[in-house]
Amino acid sequence: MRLSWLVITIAAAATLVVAGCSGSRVAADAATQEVALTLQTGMAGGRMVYVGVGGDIDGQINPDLEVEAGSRVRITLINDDGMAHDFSVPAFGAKTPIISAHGSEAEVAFTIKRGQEGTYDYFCTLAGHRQAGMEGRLIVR
Ligand SMILES: [Cu+2]
Repeated sequence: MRLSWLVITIAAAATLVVAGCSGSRVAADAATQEVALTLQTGMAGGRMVYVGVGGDIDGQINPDLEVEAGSRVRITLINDDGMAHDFSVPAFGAKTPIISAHGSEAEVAFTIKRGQEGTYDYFCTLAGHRQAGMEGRLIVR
């Protein structure tokens, strides 16, 4: 009995913290467009890859991530193979934490300024993974 009340109390507190954070984030991003993209890790044709989840990139292998300059980009990485991975775009200093548990998620957000139009590489920084297939392009228009 006592334990379940404790759990409920912690859950309620966590909800308040999350609500508080997202509220301030919405305010901070009001001036820029926010783009949320989700990728999951997996295998395709014997190679390690990222697979797009949802939206225009759904099901695509190592999809081109197309965003507009002046956007705040938020990438969610889902681990779908139980191996250690991350997601990085070095040109923007963006890198998720490494996640290895099947079903775990990590996130990274970064801002692309106007004038930074171009094509940039994204890839997994774990040794050998980029060479094994975990790479793609971030295209800023
Ligand atoms: Cu990897």
